[in-house]
Amino acid sequence: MQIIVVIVVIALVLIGLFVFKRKAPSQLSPGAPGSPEKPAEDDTPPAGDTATETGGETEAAEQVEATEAADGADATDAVEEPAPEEPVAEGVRLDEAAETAAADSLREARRDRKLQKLRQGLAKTRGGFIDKIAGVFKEKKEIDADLLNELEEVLITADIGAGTTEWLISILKGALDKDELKSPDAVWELLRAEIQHALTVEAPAWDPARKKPFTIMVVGVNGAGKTTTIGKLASQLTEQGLKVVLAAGDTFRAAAVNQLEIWGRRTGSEVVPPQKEGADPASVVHDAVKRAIEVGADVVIADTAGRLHTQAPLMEELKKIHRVMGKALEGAPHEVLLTVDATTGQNALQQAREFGDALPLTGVILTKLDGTAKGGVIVGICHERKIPIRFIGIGEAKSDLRAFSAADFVDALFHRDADDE
Ligand SMILES: Nc1nc2c(ncn2[C@@H]2O[C@H](COP(=O)(O)OP(=O)(O)OP(=O)(O)O)[C@@H](O)[C@H]2O)c(=O)[nH]1
Ligand SMILES: [Mg+2]
Repeated sequence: MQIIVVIVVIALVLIGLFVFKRKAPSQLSPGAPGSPEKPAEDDTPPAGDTATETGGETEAAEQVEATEAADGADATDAVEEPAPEEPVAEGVRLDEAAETAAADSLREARRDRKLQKLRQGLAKTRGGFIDKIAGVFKEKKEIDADLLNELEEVLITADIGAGTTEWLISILKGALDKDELKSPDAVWELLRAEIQHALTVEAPAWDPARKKPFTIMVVGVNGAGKTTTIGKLASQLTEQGLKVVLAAGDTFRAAAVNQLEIWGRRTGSEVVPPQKEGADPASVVHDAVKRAIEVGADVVIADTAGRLHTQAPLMEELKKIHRVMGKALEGAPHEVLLTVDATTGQNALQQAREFGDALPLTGVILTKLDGTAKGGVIVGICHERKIPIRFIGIGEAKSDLRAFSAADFVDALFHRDADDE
């Protein structure tokens, strides 16, 4: 009898060990084994999201995963947190001036880090644009019409567009005729100033607090980065304490709605989905604006299906969404943002033309600048279309969506030290 009891106990222990081993990996982290560890504050979708995934949900989760992985790897955010205060000895107080100086230097350090990251994000474009201009100066010392011809060739191949190149070269020629270009530095400075001037498009400041709810419509071709950018933007806005509603206006694919819903959960934003697959996107966006008014949301961001700018019926559909938003709320949408993938170079300029003819675009979001040498297209878009760049994407992490500053951009683009490469 005792032997039987001992055998039963051993068997139970062995079964227990086996069950524990099977469970252990799923308790480690929501990601697959080997996936980067996520920071504690990263609100990943609940475990149930992946457990119940269908094909579409898996695709949507993969789209969002890239950003999650980049967030985990992005040390910049962590570094940006102020260091914990050192304990101050009894009776010792920093005087006001010292406190202000410390705060200033902290701000300065953060700004330096941001510029450094921007320089890294623009490294490829700098290689395909600015470094080539520098190459022309290395070979030719004299500033003459020949040198300007060579510069023209470089600018043409830098994706800034024929019209913008012609404009820049005519400015240089004018300065040369007036004998104002005596050194390579003078040419360099004039180019830099004119490019910054072209990138500084007169427009109302980006200010989501100027209307409630502030309504944003996001458009662009397939895969430009619309949904990801909406997710990053929602994340930044909710971190600022704003209440955001997302409209799943891409009703063609279930995966598109799922992708937005995952972002909704990550950012704590309500998502208004279509009633059924293939539902009229305009009615979804209308419902979302009404819902935002009802719940007192601060911002509504409407996602739309990607489309080629050459697909006339789909462009008509965008116009309808635009009209219907205006019916749901007078003055809406307050921003119509064209998302453009910088890696498409010259084609981006064409997209800006076609979408700009169909809709009253208020701004451009240029994504994937980190992965291309074709970022010079940004100059062409601003100069030719006079549309402000609102945001640029220089990586997959949330913080890699940056509010655009022409001065910082030109600084980073024309930066010629090798220390950050
Ligand atoms: N490197 C990099 N990748 C980006 C950036 N923005 C978006 N992406 C990636 O681009 C891919 C497509 O992004 P989506 O947001 O799904 O594009 P979309 O425009 O919504 O696509 P459709 O809905 O199919 O029209 C994803 O893998 C994103 O992670 C960026 O600034 N840099
Ligand atoms: Mg999308």
